[in-house]
Amino acid sequence: MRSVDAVVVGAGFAGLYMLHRLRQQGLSAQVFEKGTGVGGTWYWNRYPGARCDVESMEYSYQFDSDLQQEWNWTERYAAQPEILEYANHVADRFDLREQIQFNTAVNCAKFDEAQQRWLVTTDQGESLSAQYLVMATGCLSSSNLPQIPGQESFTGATYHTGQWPHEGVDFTGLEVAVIGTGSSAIQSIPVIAEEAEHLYVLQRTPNYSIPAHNGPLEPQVQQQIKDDYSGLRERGALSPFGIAFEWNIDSALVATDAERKAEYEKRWQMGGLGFLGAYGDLLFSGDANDTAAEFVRGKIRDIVDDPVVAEVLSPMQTFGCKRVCADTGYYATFNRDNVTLVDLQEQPIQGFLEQGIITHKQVIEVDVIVYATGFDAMTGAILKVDIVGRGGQSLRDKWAEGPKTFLGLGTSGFPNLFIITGPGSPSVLTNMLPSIEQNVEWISDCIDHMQQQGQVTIEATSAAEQAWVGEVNELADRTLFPTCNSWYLGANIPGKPRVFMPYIGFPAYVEKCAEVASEGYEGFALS
Ligand code: NA7
Repeated sequence: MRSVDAVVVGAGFAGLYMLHRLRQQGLSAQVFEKGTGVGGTWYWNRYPGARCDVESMEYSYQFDSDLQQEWNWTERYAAQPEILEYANHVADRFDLREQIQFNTAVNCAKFDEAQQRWLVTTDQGESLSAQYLVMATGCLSSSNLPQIPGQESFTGATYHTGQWPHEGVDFTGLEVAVIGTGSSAIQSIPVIAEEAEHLYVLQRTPNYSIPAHNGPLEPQVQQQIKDDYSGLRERGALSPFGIAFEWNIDSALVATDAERKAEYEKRWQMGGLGFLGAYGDLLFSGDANDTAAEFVRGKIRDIVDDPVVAEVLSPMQTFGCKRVCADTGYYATFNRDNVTLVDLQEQPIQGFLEQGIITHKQVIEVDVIVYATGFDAMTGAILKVDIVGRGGQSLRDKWAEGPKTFLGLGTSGFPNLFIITGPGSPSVLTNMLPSIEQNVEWISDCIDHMQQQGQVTIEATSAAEQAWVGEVNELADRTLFPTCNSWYLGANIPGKPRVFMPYIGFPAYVEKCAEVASEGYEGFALS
């Protein structure tokens, strides 16, 4: 059996950088990637309008100064093809492809206690032995295709935004239904509407979206940022979500109506997720939150011509407790003659026809259904692999009541298993790239430490893990995040335990990770 120091699962941004670090450390590594190319999320999510909601200059690696100085982004928010090109550029620049086996999914990973090694099996029938197993499987990579009774009767084309065909889809002349109104839908709907004969948007829960105000990134603006790139990175690292927004720590409730309106208007004009930084208590006080929510609902009423449609599009849940979207012309798309909003709260889906969807109120005849229904977030891709730890314990069983980790990086009973941006780390509540880099560097330093100390295994202690899960939940309970059915809580997947998964607060997390390492990996048992 082939033997390597580390197996890395996934060749997205996490897997690529992990491989690079392991190689720099002089370790042998094998990456397995299900797709035919690198890029992870950006390899799979090729739906029309797909782009990052974090600005390009920040949604990029910082580990190599030449890379960040030499790469030029063309837009304020990069579109999927450009981000995929960047991932490919990184793979080539650091000569990473040789250690990546594409078209290969890891099916099973079993810890052999006698050998103190992981035995990894792939869907290509290959087995490999490794000292370390690193899950770089991504937080939003296991698509959620809801099981809706009768859906198999539909004979037209169906697509999921997270598994978009590489050759693209031509909607010209077609009647199209999009199910879902999360970020993927909000990005794709305006683009599909331009092409389709008619577009039906089937909405279960309306979402808050702030205009992205995307546009070309002028070379002189880009150069200015590059002149002080470390300044930008530092501002990002010090902010709660790892993104260099302007964060106002004042309370929305202390400001006057006029001041609040001016602040929200300023943020609306700036565009994007920075809206959340308008006041320090937006995610802590219901009354403060209402002021932002009502401002956005006011904008929806201003943009959408038909007051009934505007009302249906207006979210009533806590602003920001589901991820806020950044759009290009989303609400205005509902002013088009070829777009119809269908309120699934008023008329749930009842069944399907060969060429359509039946709701409680009507039959909607369509050629194509686009499922923009999201992901089994944070745990889905990890648990797709049958991971078996010490004593034959399966990770699926261990996490049956919700994921349990220490720092999101390790889980007790599973020695030498590392997770990049795992549940219990800030991950999806931050700019993913710096979170990935911080996790990768921590893992790489940890492996280095083990080698220097002659240690063979590392494993989170159950006491540290229990305390950490408690802290993650306690932090979430201090905020408004748990007040709605978000994927942060697993609430979008029927039967998934309702547990808040991401750690809130990037700087505190980074500090804690550093402290654990400097105390000789306190909370982990080394042997
Ligand atoms: P999301 O944000 O999970 O959105 C999924 C959407 O699909 C959401 O509007 C759901 O409504 C809807 N949905 C899910 N299941 C159903 C069923 N069975 N019937 C009708 N509607 C359904 O996924 P995205 O891909 O848009 O975005 C994920 C993240 O990727 C995003 O936050 C960014 O970080 C990038 P619901 O709200 O559950 O009522």
